[in-house]
Amino acid sequence: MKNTSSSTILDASTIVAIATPVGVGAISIVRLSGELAYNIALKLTHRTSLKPRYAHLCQIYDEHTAIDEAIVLFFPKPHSYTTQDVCEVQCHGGIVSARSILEVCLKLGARLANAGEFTKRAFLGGRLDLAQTHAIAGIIQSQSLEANKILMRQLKGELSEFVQTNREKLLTLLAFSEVNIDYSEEVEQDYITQMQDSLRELESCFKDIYEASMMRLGVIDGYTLSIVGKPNVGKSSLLNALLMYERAIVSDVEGTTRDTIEESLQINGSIVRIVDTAGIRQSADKIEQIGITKTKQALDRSDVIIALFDSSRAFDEKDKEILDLLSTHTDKHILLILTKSDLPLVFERERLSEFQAQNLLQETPLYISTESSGARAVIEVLKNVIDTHSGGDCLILTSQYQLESLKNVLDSITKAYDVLNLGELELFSYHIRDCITALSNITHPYEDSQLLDKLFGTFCLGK
Ligand SMILES: Nc1nc2c(ncn2[C@@H]2O[C@H](COP(=O)(O)OP(=O)(O)OP(=O)(O)O)[C@@H](O)[C@H]2O)c(=O)[nH]1
Ligand SMILES: [Mg+2]
Repeated sequence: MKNTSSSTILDASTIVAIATPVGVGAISIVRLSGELAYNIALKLTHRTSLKPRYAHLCQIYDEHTAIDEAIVLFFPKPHSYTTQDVCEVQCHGGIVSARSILEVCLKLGARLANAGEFTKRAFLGGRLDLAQTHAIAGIIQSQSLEANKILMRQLKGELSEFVQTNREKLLTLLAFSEVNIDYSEEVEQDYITQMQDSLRELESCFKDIYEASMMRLGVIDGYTLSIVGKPNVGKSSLLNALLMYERAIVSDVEGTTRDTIEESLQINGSIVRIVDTAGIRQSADKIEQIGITKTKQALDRSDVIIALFDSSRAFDEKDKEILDLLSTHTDKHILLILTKSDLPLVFERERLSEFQAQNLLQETPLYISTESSGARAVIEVLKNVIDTHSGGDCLILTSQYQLESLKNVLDSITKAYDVLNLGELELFSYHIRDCITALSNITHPYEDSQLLDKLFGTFCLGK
């Protein structure tokens, strides 16, 4: 990749950071990268040379005072993480030793690295493309095995390969259009049809990946699941049963839960944030009203909604309110549950046809009791729901930035398609160029240094 802007040329200044988290641990790592890295390591260790990629057990000095004993490694350029000379000092854990070594490095001419600056250098040095740096950021923050698997595929270059292959296909279309621009009127319909077919094929491939990625966003960030229902229906009881401890207060007083309560659970290797909400009903109580507003906000940010109805009571106005609320969220996965199945059934099951009519019955409703093993049945269904969201072997995009780029690709394809139908090859080329730029942005943006600073600023120090 050519870096056109001078501010994004690989900076030779020497940066240093503590790469391990602050706290008590066996070892801490101080990392250096840049033109002085090797010299600083020699001064720290009082050695005259360090063998590349070799673990040296050394005393670490602040001038003539030994401050720690550590393993020192030297990775000469260009075969290092940043493509520059990199030295790593693996010192004793805790905060004192690493901080003292960092101070000495600063005295010897290094400067503190910004967040993500090591990875930014790896990118600018051509060692990683942008998709791979996103994968690294994701792996550091990921909270589930499933997320790790997806990100590792990106790190190995699968997304980069996808971009490269489809970029080639778009370039072929562009080349054909460019050659024929001057003879637009004479281009045979057969060729136009071929181009339309190729474009449609590309569009469907991008669309599949976009939709699969949107559906599986939760694999990386975790899923949010809200439990809603009228007061007293058993929401908090279900939360407690899912968590297997008494997290929320349960009582037969309506309006017991007034604020949302959030807890996390691992289901099928994914993090699921469960939100128990305040029961929805008309209330003059100011605090209860705030709670109900928070319930509605929780629904907005949920991937899955568990809607509870009391099987031991008749369907009433309060249930109707829940039904109306659900009908504004049909884009989410809604799981209907009839609670208190240990009590005699009063809820009119024929009411369910009303749910069906509003497209709210995505699967057969569960009929459970939290007094017995109801939570287990809910977990089983949730496993399936999560499987459909996270399963599948297709490539997926994991960051908002990648998704926005792919959305721009799709927008440009639609525009290109429209003008191709009119035989406007000049405009077609223009939109295909936009499309290629948007696609390339996923791996090799024609940056904007500010964009890069923004992207790498989300990393941790020392990475
Ligand atoms: N018999 C029976 N009672 C249940 C069951 N689940 C909950 N209850 C009872 O129903 C009452 C209300 O339960 P909660 O879990 O507090 O209900 P909630 O929906 O959180 O209520 P609010 O917080 O007021 O909105 C309590 O007395 C529970 O013991 C069940 O499966 N069977
Ligand atoms: Mg409650």
